[in-house]
Amino acid sequence: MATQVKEEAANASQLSADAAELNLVEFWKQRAALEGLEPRADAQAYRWKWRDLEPRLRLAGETVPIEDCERRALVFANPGLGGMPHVTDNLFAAFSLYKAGETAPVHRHTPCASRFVVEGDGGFTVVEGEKCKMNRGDLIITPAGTWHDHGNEGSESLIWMDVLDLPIVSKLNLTFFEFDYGEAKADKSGAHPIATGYQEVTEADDISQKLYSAGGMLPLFAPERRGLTGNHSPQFVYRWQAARRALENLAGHPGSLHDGLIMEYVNPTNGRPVMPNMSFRVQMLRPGEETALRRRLSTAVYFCLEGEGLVEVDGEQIEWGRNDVFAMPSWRWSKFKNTGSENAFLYSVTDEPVVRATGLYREERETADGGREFVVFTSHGERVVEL
Ligand code: GTQ
Ligand code: FE2
Repeated sequence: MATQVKEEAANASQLSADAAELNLVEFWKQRAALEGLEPRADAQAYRWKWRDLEPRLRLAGETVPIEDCERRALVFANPGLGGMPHVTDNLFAAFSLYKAGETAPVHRHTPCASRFVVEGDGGFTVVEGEKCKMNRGDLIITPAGTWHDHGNEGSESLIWMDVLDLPIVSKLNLTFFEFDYGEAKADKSGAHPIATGYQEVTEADDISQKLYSAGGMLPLFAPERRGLTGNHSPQFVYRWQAARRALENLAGHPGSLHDGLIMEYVNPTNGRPVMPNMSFRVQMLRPGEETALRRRLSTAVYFCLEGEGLVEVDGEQIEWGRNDVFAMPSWRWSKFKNTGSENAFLYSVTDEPVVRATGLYREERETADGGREFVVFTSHGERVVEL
């Protein structure tokens, strides 16, 4: 008997040694990690206060010359993700500061990017030859494969929030960054072309917004495809004024039980999210409004434009106010409350479209009568399973 046990142990250790040598893994040794009962809960629900961010951004402005960094960004690193520059498992977000007169050189990349203006006017992004001016609350998208360069023509520093799907693109190992934009001007001698670092503006200012932002109407003459892939909205800028008006016009509407009044920025030609992997949203919570509990199989980053309130995540209350940012990981029970006396406006970006594309997106949520429902999303729409 004893010899048999001994022999089995010897065989097992031989097998482990052989497996390592032969680049094989014994499934039973990694089974627990492979067969997770639920998504990993490494990422934390976490808030960054504007009070802490603003002075550090200004310090970076004084300390780091724009030539040395090209894009002066402080990146949100979720404290549960081991120092990775990821705000959630699947999203990258940063606050960037550009001082008066500074520019960021032209480039393009496979991650989709966006900016949402926090402070300052006089900012612009040129996207595919179109100069988009940037004021507080405006959303500018630079989808995968679109050339873009930024600048600040104002007299004050400019701060915006960048959100990119970089962790998704990086996990799939699909990252290309290109800096060799073709336009170059001859130097003084005329002998050597030198890169200008910016795009020649070839389109009328804000043309994509003029073409596509009428709401319910589309031009019959405009090209819908710009950039390398065209797999995104042809409208590159979405104005805060229009978003705010849309929400305020609905102030008397009950809205959503789980989000209050919420609108999604869409590709006006097909009603889909503006870029393939991320959905951009803005919501209004009225004074005293409190939403119902829900958990979703998607992550999100939020930015508070106006007002104050709290988000309760797995029973823990996180307060937010003007210009604060918070990260919402996947599959946590959460609800919102406006604790102020004015309307609160939240901007958010979620990876929900990429989760939906896998066919795996799901929600669990509290119903109006206090029950629970489990929802899966099929190609035919929502399927509600009563619990
Ligand atoms: O502004 O184009 O924060 O390409 C990270 C990557 C900003 C940008 C970031 C980028 C940009
Ligand atoms: Fe970029």
